[in-house]
Amino acid sequence: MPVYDDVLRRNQGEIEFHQAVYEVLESLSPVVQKRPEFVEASIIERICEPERQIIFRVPWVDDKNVVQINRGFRVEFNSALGPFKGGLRFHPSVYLGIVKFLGFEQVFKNALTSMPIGGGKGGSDFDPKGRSEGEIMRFCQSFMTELYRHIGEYTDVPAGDIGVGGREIGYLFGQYKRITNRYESGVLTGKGLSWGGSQARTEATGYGTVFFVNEMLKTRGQSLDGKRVVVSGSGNVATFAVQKVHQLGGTVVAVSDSSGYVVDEHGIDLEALREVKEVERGRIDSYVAKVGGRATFIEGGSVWDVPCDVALPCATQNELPVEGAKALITNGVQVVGEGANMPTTPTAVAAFQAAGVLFAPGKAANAGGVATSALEMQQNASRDRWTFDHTEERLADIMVGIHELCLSTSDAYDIPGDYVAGANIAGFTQVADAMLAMGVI
Ligand code: NDP
Ligand code: 2IT
Repeated sequence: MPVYDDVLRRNQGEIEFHQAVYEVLESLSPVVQKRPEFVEASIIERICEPERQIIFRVPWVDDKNVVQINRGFRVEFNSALGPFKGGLRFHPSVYLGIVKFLGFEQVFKNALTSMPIGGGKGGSDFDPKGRSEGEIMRFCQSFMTELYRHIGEYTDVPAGDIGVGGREIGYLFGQYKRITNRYESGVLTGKGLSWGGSQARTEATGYGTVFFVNEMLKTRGQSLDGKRVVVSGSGNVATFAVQKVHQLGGTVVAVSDSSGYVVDEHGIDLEALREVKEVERGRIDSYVAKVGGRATFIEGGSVWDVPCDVALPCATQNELPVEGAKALITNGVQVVGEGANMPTTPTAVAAFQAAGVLFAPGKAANAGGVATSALEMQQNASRDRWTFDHTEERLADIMVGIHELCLSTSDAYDIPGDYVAGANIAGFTQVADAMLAMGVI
């Protein structure tokens, strides 16, 4: 693929970005055959090149009075459908290749929601682990002191991702408001409920993933009721995936973090999990004592060794390798839904598809988070507040809509049931049509 060769040449060493691009381009040959105008207008070449990439220094002073320097990023990938939209990730592994892969995925994900949002992503190699409240606040303030000049409710609207939750969005919004002297609610999403946030945004990604998986099960005349589920991660997405699985009658028997995983055959106790991860900001092994010793902690192991009907990778990219896929397949997994972004490696995806396992890519299955961010923007623009039930209903409808769109697209292209190709083609077509209409920009 000449376009892909060009991407490799111009983005050297950015392996996660290469992986994300390859996985989308692989699906597009039937589209370009049907729509030669996309080729004439070099839409694919243009879609692989971010509109703007910003890299900046983030200096701050830690509790010991030592000056720390981190690197900040914002990649404004594509604004054909609306202002750039996508989260900020604070994790030591963050570099341009990670931000670009996430921004690229975001473009198609946001298109699939059918909401008016373009795609972008940002973050920093800052490691929040072990940092005090004061250090987190000063870091966020310094980060926003540069970022503020690039964002705005009609320009670019960041939100959370790994390492960025309600606490960080609060500090970021406070600094933006102070610098600009504007109460511009729509500049960030994931805000607190009393200052412009939306009901159900915190829950939305995990809930949305589970709604999507339930739709997948329905295509086989089944539901989550009675299913055994394994969730990786124990952060925002994982927590609310656990909650929704339990509400729909399934049982989550394992969750994890980067130190290992816990198995709890009684079903993960959500209160205990949230106490460990959200209140204490501790490690997952503390869960065992919280539930009176009924669970087991396995240090460093693979959570995919735990037998289940449904697997939900909700931690990070490439966390589900082909060995994990083989273990899951041997143990009879029926459905895999990506709550995280690109958690399944390409060979693992191929293994699931070859084994007839229903597989949903993150850009479809985890789109509920950003879709609810768009609902937050809608409430901010109309100075309104919706109820939890109304917002959750909108989210559920959006996830059913994305599921239908993936399936109808895969049918139209004669690859029925291929959610990967369906999501890529449907997302791409919407962005490409808009880009075509707007000319060479
Ligand atoms: P959180 O920071 O709340 O939680 C991240 C979880 O993943 C933690 O349990 C963390 O473990 C684990 N994790 C992170 N990095 C690694 C790693 N390198 N190796 C092993 N485990 C790791 O983040 P979120 O729940 O918000 O995000 C999880 C995933 O979902 C990400 O892929 C994100 O891009 C995606 N996503 C998030 C959305 C959102 O609205 N928040 C929306 C759509 C997708 P530990 O604490 O040990 O690091
Ligand atoms: O990956 C994602 O979709 C997110 N982290 C959420 C982005 C958003 O703008 O809500």
